[in-house]
Amino acid sequence: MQTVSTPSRRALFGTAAGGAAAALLAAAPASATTAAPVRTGSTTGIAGTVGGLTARRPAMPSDATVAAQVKAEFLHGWRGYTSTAWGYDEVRPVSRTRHDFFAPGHTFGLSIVEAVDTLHLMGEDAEVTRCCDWIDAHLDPAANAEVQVFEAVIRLVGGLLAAHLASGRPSLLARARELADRLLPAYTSSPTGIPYTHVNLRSGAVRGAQTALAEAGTSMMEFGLLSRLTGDPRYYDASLRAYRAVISRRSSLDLLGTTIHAETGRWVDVADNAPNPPVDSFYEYLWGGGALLGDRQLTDWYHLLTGAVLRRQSVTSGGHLWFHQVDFRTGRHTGAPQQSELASFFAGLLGKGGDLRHGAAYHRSWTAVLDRYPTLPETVDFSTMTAVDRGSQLRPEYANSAFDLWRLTGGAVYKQTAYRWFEAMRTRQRVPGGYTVAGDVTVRGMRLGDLTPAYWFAENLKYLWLIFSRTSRFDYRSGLLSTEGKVLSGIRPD
Ligand code: DMJ
Repeated sequence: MQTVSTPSRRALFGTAAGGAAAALLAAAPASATTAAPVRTGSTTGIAGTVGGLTARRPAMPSDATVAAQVKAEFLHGWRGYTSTAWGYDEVRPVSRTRHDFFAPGHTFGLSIVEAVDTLHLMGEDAEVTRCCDWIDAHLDPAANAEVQVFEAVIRLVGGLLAAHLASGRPSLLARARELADRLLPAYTSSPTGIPYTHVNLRSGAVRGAQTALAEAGTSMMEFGLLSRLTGDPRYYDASLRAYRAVISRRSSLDLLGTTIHAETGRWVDVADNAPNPPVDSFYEYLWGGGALLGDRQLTDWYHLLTGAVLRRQSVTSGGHLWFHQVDFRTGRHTGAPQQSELASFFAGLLGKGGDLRHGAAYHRSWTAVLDRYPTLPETVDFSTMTAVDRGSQLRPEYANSAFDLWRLTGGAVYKQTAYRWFEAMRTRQRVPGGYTVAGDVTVRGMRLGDLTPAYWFAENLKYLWLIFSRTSRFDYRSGLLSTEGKVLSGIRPD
């Protein structure tokens, strides 16, 4: 592991707390006007903690209180959507207008599909029925619309499968299958098996041969489950062929590029960006597919490729673990020392893959970012710990990793980080019409945007709810969630 030099900083809160958990539990809230640089501890290893934080946080409310708060906020956002944009993909909660996610002029009721299993977990059974009725009556898998295959798989196919498992309605499985059949040409018409990026659902016409790795790999959980539920192997086979096509083109260092050409099989670039987008869930679905389907090949690939990422890309900066972009042929650092907030999911994935030490360390790295800003910005320069993209798209990844790590360890520290993240979102991004993205989170008077992304209904508060409610509707021992937070196994009726 290499060290990235970090400019010297002025410590804000005095001396470092003891262990990592102690430091996180004692961490003080940061606001933009107090967000002077925080000393980030040793530069010699990942054992460095969220250093220098001695101020005390207020005690956490009870789990039951937090669960009630979480549900109330979910329903606040849900009312914002249903009152303004019911039947449309997404709500713009400030202007009280609507947004088509996949294709202008076409709606798939995306927020409805995204919300169903969350509503079920929260015991909102009448809303589940209303959503499923809407899907049965209106969702058209043969719309004359060109959709991005990756997004349609993780959001719509995954959402329909989770809705089927939550509600028990066979019609939703049939709808998931119809949709998957219309997405399959993106895989089956590709000479390499690496999917084209877009397909027209009605005509089957494909477009987009430059495929990023997340687009190439992120179907195994949905398609694998669909094959299992229907007995039709075509979906699983398509996903496996795509994975094999990419992984067989890895470098001698077991690293991958970022974008690959679906027709020629040639790499479009030489930069390995893992675990950042647009690579992120390529790795996630090797582990998730292996766990969901009991497929040893997928698990072995996960360990092979993730081992290489840890060996070649991990760096310490200010005592924190980060991942640097490298040339996948040589392992040499390329590009800027930047990390996307979307990569923060990787902490939980590392833990699930058996590497709790690095998983916990990487979650601490992102907690150190949360020490500096009112909420997490989209992109940080980890050598200076400054925001590069200052916006917030209401992302769920940090809460996702808190959930994964809490589930694996039972550590109170992950309840604390999850609650802190929740409070930041509730304080800063709540508007009368729901929740919204923000243009700049680095200033106290945060500039707000005007969109509740549909994934907010699938992910953000589901992770919090699962941590704090201990609902009997989820199997905490064996349940598995997709990259979009869909419960693809372990969801239970009342
Ligand atoms: C979600 O759509 C999924 O988590 C996806 O894998 C990438 N991240 C977005 C939300 O940030």
